[in-house]
Parts: sequence; structure tokens; C-alpha cells
Amino acid sequence: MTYTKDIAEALQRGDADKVGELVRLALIEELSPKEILENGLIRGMNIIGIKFKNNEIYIPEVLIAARAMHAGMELLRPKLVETGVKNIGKVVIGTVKGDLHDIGKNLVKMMLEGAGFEVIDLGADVSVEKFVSAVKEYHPDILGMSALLTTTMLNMSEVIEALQTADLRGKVKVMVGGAPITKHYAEQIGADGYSPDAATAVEDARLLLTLK
Ligand code: B1M
Repeated sequence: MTYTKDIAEALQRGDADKVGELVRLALIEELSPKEILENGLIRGMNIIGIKFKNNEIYIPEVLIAARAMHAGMELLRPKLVETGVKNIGKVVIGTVKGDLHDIGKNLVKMMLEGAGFEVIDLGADVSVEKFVSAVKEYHPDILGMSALLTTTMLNMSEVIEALQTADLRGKVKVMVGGAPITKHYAEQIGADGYSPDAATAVEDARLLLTLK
């Protein structure tokens, strides 16, 4: 049986129980955790990302697939730590201060995790200070900010200025997104990247890693 292919397919169907069962069996059959991750879970999630971007599937399907991904990751994570498989990069993410919208941010987080990034999620309504201290504490490659309100999107530039003041701006790439954000706005506030959707966010995050 081709476990990894079946895992990728079960993940795309959003069948969390099946993903869990197949990951367990694959581990018993001594497939490497790296292979299960890359050729099973991440491959499945990449396909979900492409379909979402092409409007072939919608938010509910992505969320269900992400839940299946988590079911597999729960079993795989301890083995990955044991075998020393590294994440491809580290992202700290949050929705800016005053903003409680977190559905888009959660989607971006899930897609990044699906692509092999370690993601530290600060949640919603995140203060400037909290973003800055998270960069100090976790040393991420990328800081991701989401905003859904025209009033709160202004807080993104405050975070970037605070990173500059703390002498951290050169140490982390900043990417932004959310319905009212545009490429022009991202450039204006000095962000390194803007992504219109969660699948593009993964592509852009990969690109930002190469620019570090
Ligand atoms: Co609010 N809300 N809301 N709301 N809400 C909007 C955003 C609004 C457009 C509705 C409207 O008036 N038509 C409007 C904003 C107007 C504006 O500022 N221009 C609005 C308003 C006004 C408000 C309140 C002020 C309403 C009130 O109380 N009077 C209030 C504010 C609360 C607050 O935040 N302080 C409020 C509250 C809420 C709820 C709590 C009820 C709920 C949020 C629940 C939650 O998130 N847990 C809610 C919701 C659900 C919406 C709508 C209906 C849907 C937002 C959403 O989740 N979209 C929204 C109207 C709409 O969009 N139709 C609306 C789906 C999500 C997947 O898309 O977040 O854009 P999105 O994320 C995308 C991309 O933008 C991108 O990828 C995602 C996936 O493709 N992306 C990134 C997002 N973050 C990214 C980060 C990246 C990269 C890409 O890099 C880091």
C-alpha cells in the first residue's frame, strides 16, 4: 500500500480519522516521519492550497483539510522531533491590535504549517509590544500580520516602526495581508511582502526565506 499517497488523498477529503489511522500504520511499517510529512501531509495540503487559489474549493473545505492535517501532525510531531527533522522556517503571526477577525489569519497559519513552517500564533488583537517581544523571544524568519478593518490596518506600520526602534527590522521579514490591505499599502509601510490569499502567502513566505 502506498501510505503517503493515501494520506495525501485522505487529507484532501478532510478525513481526519483516516489520516490518523494511515499515519499510525505508516509509522508501524517504519516509513520515515520525514517521508510521511513531505509526501503525505504536505503534498495533500499543497494540493488543497492550489485548489483554493483556483476557486475549485472554498474556506470550509480548507478548514476541514487543515483539521485532518492536524490529526496527522499530532502523531508525527514527536517522531519528527526525535529524528531531528527541521522546519523550513519560523513564522510569528497575529491579527493586529483592535482587530478580532482571525479566520483569514488562521487559514494562513494552517497553510504555512501545511507547507512545513513552524508557526507561532499570537492570536488576535495583538499589541505592538507583543509583536516586538515575540520577535525578540522566538527569532522568527518572518513576522506575519493580518488586519480586516480599515481602522486597524494602520497598526501594521506602528509594529514596523517599533521593530525599527528596537533594532530588529533587519532581522525579520515582515509580511502582511487581510481584506483591506493592498500591495501598494504594504510597500508604503515598508513591509517585505503582501499576499492576497492564504495559498499565495505560502509562496511568498518561501520566497522571503530565500531573500534572508
Ligand atoms: Co467583521 N467586518 N466586524 N466580523 N467581518 C468585516 C471585515 C467587514 C468588511 C464587514 C462589512 O462591513 N461589510 C467590516 C469592515 C469594514 C472596514 O473596515 N472596511 C467589518 C466590521 C465593520 C466589523 C465590526 C466593526 C462590526 C461592529 O461591531 N460594528 C466588528 C469589529 C470587531 C473587531 O475586530 N474589533 C466586526 C466583528 C466581526 C465578527 C466578530 C462578528 C466576525 C469575526 C469572527 C472571527 O474572525 N473570529 C466578523 C466577520 C466574520 C466579518 C466578515 C463577514 C468575514 C471576514 C472573514 O473571516 N473573511 C467580513 C465581511 C466580508 O469579508 N465579507 C467582516 C474570510 C477570510 C478567510 O478572509 O480574513 O480576508 P480574510 O483572509 C484572507 C485574505 O485576506 C488573506 O488570506 C485569507 C485567506 O485567503 N489574509 C492574509 C488574511 N490575513 C493574511 C495575512 C497574511 C497573508 C494573507 O500574511 C501574514
